[in-house]
Amino acid sequence: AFPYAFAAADLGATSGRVIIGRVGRGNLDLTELHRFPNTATRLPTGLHWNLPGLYQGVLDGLREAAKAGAVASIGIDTWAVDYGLLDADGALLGLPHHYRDDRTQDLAERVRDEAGAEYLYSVTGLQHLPFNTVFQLAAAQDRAQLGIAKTLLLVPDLLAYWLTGAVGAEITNASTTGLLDAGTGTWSHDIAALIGLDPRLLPPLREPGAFAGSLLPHVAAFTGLPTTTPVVTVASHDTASAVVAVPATEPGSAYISCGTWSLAGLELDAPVLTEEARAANFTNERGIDGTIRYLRNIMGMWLLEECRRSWSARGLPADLVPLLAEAARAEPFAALIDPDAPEFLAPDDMPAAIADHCARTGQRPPTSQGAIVRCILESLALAHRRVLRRAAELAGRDITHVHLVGGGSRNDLLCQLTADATGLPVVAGPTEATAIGNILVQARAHGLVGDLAEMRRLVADTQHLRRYSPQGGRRAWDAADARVGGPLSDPDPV
Ligand code: LRH
Repeated sequence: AFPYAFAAADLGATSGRVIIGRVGRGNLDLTELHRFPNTATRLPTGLHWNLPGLYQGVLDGLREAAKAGAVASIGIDTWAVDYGLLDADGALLGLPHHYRDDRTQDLAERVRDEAGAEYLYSVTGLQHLPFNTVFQLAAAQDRAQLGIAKTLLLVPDLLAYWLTGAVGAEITNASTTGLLDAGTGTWSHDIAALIGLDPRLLPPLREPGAFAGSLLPHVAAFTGLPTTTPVVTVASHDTASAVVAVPATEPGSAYISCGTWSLAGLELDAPVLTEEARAANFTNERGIDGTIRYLRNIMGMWLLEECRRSWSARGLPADLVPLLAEAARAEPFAALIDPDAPEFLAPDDMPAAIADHCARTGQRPPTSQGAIVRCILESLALAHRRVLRRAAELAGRDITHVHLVGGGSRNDLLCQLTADATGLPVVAGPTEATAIGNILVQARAHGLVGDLAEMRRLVADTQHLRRYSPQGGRRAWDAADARVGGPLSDPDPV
C-alpha cells in the first residue's frame, strides 16, 4: 500500500525534524525519525542561526532514514527570508542572521520610505516586515560580505546546496524576499538596484517539483543513501508547504498556519496589489501551481513559547497542558494585547513585555500564568478574526469555514477561541502540515498524486482532523474587538 518513502527535512524556528512519509494510492503515513533543537546564538555580530549545526541535524536524520529503508527522494523546507552568502569558491561568508536580529529595525523603514512603500508593494506585493530579505541585505554589516559574495542562497536552498552542490532559488521562498516581481514571477532587477545589490547574486529560480540535484559523494557516504538519491525542490517556504496540506475540499475556506507565527489568509489565483491591501499589510506570497498565498503574519505561538521559556528559566511551571487548563478557567477578556506590537518581536522577557503593554494600554496586567496564557490566546483569536475578515473583504471572497493547521492546531483552547471569535467552524489539523506538504510535492514529482485538490483530498482522507463549532458569545467578541488595538485597527498600520 505504501510503495514510496520520501524524506522531509522540515526546519522551524525552534526545532528541525526529518520525517519519512510513505505514500501510496489513497495512503499517507508519517514517521518522525529525528528531531533536533534549533537554538539561535547571539554573537558580537548579532543573533545568528547555527546553520552548520542544523545541517548536521539533517544529515543525522537522513542517516536514520537510510536505515529505515529505501528513500525515493529528499525535500527541504524551512522558515522564510533568511539567507547565506557564498564566495566564488562556494564558501559560506559568515553565519546567517536570524530574522529577529535587530540590525534592520530602523533601517527597514528608511529603505521602504526612500524607495516608496507604494512602489515596493506594486512590484513585489509583499507585506512590510522589518526582516524582509531586501532590508537585511541593506544592513551595513552585510555590506563587506556583499562586496565579495557571488551567490545568495535562502536557507533551504543553502541546505540543498550542501547536500548536492547545485544552486537555485525556490520560488515560493523567493517570494518572501522583497526581490521578486509578483507580476512576472522573476527577480526584480530594479529593486535589487535600489539597494545596490548585484542581481547576479540571485540564482536561477526553480519551481516546486523540479529536480534540485543528487547527493554529493561525502553526503552519500555519511548518510548511507545512494549518490543517485534526488533532492526534489519542494515548496521550500514552510508556510507554502503547510498551505499545500490544508485539507480544504470545498470552496469558502480560509486557513491559518499556526506555529511560531500565525499565517492567516486565503489561497487566490492572482495577487491583490491594491492600495487597501498594502495599507492592511497583506502579502501576496507564492504557493505551488501559480497560486497566491494572500495572508498576513500574526505573532503566533511565539508569544506563548517565549513566556514558557522565561517561566522555565525562573523555575516556574511551564508544561503546556496544565497551563492551558488554567487558561481555560481564567476570566475571559480580562486583558487583551495587540499581538503584532513591535515590542513582542524579540523581547528579553515576554511576560514583562505583555505586562508593560497592558499597563500602557490602560489595562490591569494579568498576573497568574493562566491569566497570561488566556490573554495571549484570546488576543491571537481576535487577530485571526480581524485578519480573515479583512482578507475576505479585500479579495472579495466569502469565508464559510477555517482550516487551522500546524503545531498550534494541537491547542484545543486556541482552536475553540478562534471558532468563537470568527463565528465560523474551525477544522483543526493536520499538525504536521509543513512536512506533509513537503512530502506531497515529492510524491507528485514521482507521479503518485495529481493536482492540489487531489493532494488535499488525500490529507483529508488520511489525517486526524478535529472540528470546533462557534459556541456563541458573539457580543462579547464584538466588544473585545472594539476595545483593543491590533492588526488592522489602525487605518494605515504600515
Ligand atoms: C513561518 C515563517 C513565516 C515567515 C517567517 C519568517 O515559519 O516562514 O511564513 O514570515 O517564518
